[in-house]
Amino acid sequence: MGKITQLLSHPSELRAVVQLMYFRQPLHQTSKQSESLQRCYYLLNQTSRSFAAVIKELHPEIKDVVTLFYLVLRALDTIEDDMTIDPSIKVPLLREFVDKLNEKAWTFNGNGPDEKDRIVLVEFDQILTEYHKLKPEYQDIIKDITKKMGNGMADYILDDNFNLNGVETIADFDLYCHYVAGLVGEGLTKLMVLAKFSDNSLAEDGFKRSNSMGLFLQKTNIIRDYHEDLEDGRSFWPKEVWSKYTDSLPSFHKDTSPESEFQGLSCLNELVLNSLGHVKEVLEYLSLVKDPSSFNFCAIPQVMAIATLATVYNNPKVFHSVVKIRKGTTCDLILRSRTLPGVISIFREYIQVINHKSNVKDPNYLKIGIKCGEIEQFIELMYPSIAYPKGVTKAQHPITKIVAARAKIDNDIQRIINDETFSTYALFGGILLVLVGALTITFG
Ligand code: D9A
Repeated sequence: MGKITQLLSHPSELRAVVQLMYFRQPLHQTSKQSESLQRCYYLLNQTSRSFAAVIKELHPEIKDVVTLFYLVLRALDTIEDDMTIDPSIKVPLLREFVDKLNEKAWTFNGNGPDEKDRIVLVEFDQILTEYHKLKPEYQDIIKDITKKMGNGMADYILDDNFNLNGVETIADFDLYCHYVAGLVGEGLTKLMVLAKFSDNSLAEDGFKRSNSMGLFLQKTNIIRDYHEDLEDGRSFWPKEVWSKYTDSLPSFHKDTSPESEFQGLSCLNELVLNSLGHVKEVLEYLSLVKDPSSFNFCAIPQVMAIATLATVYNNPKVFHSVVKIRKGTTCDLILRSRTLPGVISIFREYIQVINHKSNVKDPNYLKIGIKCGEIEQFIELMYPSIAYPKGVTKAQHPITKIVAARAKIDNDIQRIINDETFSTYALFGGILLVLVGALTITFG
């Protein structure tokens, strides 16, 4: 189906696209930027089209900090990712990468010509110039995470078998995801707590919930990218899981018999079940982000992830291509993720989608049903649609205080959304009027 036909057959998504494109009210204004900072924003746009838009809407206090943090991480990732760099160069480069942050004008031209984000390293001097202008406290947070991540990545490359056999155990899977994604969550939490945009308690649980924010995103990407990663000669699906269903991971792609497909789907679904284990902590985390621009920034990737997870669940297309969510769905999700109730309703919806897609023959059928039930119950506790369960009163539950504190923020945002929706409908009404007028003149 064509993009336009697809959009026309989903009217609520069409409304979302128009509202997002023409009527969204920015939360903050942009101020003057130096030449090197402009270059950094250019690099940001180059590396992440959609996510860049979300970063650029952040509160001025942390917008540049997060941009530079993102670019430093992207640079590190571009070294790790490049299979043309020999491990004897790559490993020390990853471990010593944090020291480059002390230099004034370091750049690196050693990436392969086809490495997609090589420009971030070629122009790393621009990033350094702006990095050194940040408040020292912000610089320290970025430095600490860069150091831990560079060493963690290097640990995994050191293991000779890593690129051949992929991730071995589920513990490996969690640790690898911690290094490349959980640490990002930790760093961002520290930045937001320092700026007083997030509740202190997010820094008082050993960054457990921050870690879950990263792991939920990273695991979902790893599941979705099965085919693409295998084509690039690597895989991050943990052997401890896939070895229950096959002797060789690529068989899910190569062997198209119904038996093999069933094994593949059982494996895929077990990984979805594993990812769902992070959802409760993700929702708790989001309920503790106070600043509206930071809330958007944190919520959007998470709602995309739950939508993606529901799409890949029990879906054999994963073995042959990259399964994506519709553009219109993306716009609808972005608009609904500006308030906590909006986010919760998205999660509730997709959990139900997963539950309904379950196959009774799946070996994890029961576990998946139980996990979905658990999450729905947790959501019910945060935002009860009926009365509280026996024995628990609303006032007794700790989440009640958190939710009450958010109510005012959500009310303010909801007012803005209502204005935008009104403008969008007004436009549609206008168009309809003109259309009816034209038809009346032509045929009437
Ligand atoms: C994030 Cl600073 C990421 N990663 C993402 C993007 O979201 C997280 C990389 C660098 C930064 C932030 C993110 C956003 C908000 C809060 C977070 C957080 O924690 C509290 O990180 C956990 O994916 C990469 C990692 C998962 C490895 C951390 C979202 C993003 N989306 C892509 C979408 C896509 O299709 O890849 O980058 C994009 O728009 O390009």
